[in-house]
Amino acid sequence: MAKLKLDKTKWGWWQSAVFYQIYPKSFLDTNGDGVGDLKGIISKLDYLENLGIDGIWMSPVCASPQVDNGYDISDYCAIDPMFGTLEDMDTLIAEAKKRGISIILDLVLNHCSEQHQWFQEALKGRDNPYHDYFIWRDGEPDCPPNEMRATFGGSAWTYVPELKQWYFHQFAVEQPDLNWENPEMRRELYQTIRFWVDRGVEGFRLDVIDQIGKDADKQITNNGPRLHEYLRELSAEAFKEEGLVSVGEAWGADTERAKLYSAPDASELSMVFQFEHICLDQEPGKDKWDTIPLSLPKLKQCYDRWQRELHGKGWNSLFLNNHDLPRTVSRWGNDGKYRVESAKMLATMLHGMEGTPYIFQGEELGMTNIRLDIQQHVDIETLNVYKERLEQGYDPEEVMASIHARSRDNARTPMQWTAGEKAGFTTGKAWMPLNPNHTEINAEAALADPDSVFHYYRKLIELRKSKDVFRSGSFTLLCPEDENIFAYTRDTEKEHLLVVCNFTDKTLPFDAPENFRGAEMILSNYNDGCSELLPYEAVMLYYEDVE
Ligand code: TEU
Ligand code: CA
Repeated sequence: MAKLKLDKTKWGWWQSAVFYQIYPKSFLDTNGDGVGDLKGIISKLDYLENLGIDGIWMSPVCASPQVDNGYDISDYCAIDPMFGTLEDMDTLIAEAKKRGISIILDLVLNHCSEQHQWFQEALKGRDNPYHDYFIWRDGEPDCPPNEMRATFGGSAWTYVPELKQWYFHQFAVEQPDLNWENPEMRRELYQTIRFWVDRGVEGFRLDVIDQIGKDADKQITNNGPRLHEYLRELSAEAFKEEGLVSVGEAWGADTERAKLYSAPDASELSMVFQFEHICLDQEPGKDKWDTIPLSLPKLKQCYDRWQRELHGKGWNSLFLNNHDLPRTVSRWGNDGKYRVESAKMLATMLHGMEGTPYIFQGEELGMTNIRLDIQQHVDIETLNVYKERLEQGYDPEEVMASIHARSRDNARTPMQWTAGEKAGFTTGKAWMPLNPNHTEINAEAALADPDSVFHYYRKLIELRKSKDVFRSGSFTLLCPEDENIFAYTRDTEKEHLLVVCNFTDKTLPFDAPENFRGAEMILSNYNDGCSELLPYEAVMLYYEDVE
């Protein structure tokens, strides 16, 4: 079936699109240094076109000392040499466009690298014009302005003796927060966005954008008082073209705020990544390292609220994986006996809903988590929590169990292209350990197997574009209290879709609603009827009202 042509000059094209996230360091290395690069992405555009995706969100490739794998940017308008050159980026943009694929860059506007020229200037003195691009407070060396903690451990304040001042950083010491109260700083950021728009970039993912309105004195980080004022200005100044897609990372978003972020009047962004469904298996009041079993009814009620409340008033992103999260097939699926069935089931559950789906590299292969020794870990967040929790007296085994379940490194192992010695990722020494299961989980095998997760995703993407009910049908949750089955319907005037997913390794009875008796089975991960649901079985039934 020919790929649906989207008019990307028009607002809203992303509502019929499916996006793919690439973590460039781990995608494909073409010069043998063990690190993925832009030429690697260019060489896999046919693979991505075959999958059927419409846009690529790339984690940062701008100049960076790599303290936080590129989320510490030292030059917003330069490509880091380890990924390639500006010409490589121009080639990637052009070659992707030829295949109907938009490039969506990851912009980190909440903070930059301490190596950025702005911060280097700011360190020169209080009267330096760049000093106020950051958040400084006078003080004494042993008394930070307040008790705020940084996400990656330690205080959110670091002292600079020469200035007798503290500066604020929500993440690493090497990632000073930018001061959005400074209009000059904001204007310079907007200029960097226009630099990339002029080069043909068609969208942006905005890192922790809900934190740009912070008030460090009041210890407010996300959802600050001027947040939506800044977003409206950002949209007006930088996202002038109605076809530019923007997705904001907003850990603190609720449905009310999401309606502001993704208002159909294009006053702010196209959509947000909210994380309510991601945090459901987190112990309440604790952080991500303390998990509780996932409650399917809670997950269903969360999705039900987001689907119903944004229908016609905003726009959902749909994701279960990204570079910060453990692989979902290991977290909520079954990465053992039912890896393939559960990977397909989770995709069905997600892609049947209203919103723009995001596929994280390797998700289309059913790639899994990896168990590493602490010495093999690379992620700053993981290494800090190991150190902090051991200092706090935690049992090392317990800490490693949390890390195996939650570390961001789970998502950052090299993409598995072949069963070969280095998974076809590099000819050198990969910067991150390869998952040993690449011998059976790899793109080459998946492309050759018509029943692979890859081909299931390809059919699912094609299906979503062939029927309007996926884009605009209303959402109705069925059997909300059922602990094992996630079932819902989508309805338009004349189209009706039923999505049924068995989240367990048990065979379960399921009675489809009366109006779906005799409906066409348009997708299944078992290719059988659905009188009963086999382990991790997922089914889509569909019918149109006859005139
Ligand atoms: O992540 C925001 C963020 O808070 C996450 O790091 C989160 O705290 C944690 O990782 C949940 O698992 C964004 C980027 O996606 C992340 O990669 C960066 O490290 C972070 O911002 C700082 O730029
Ligand atoms: Ca390389």
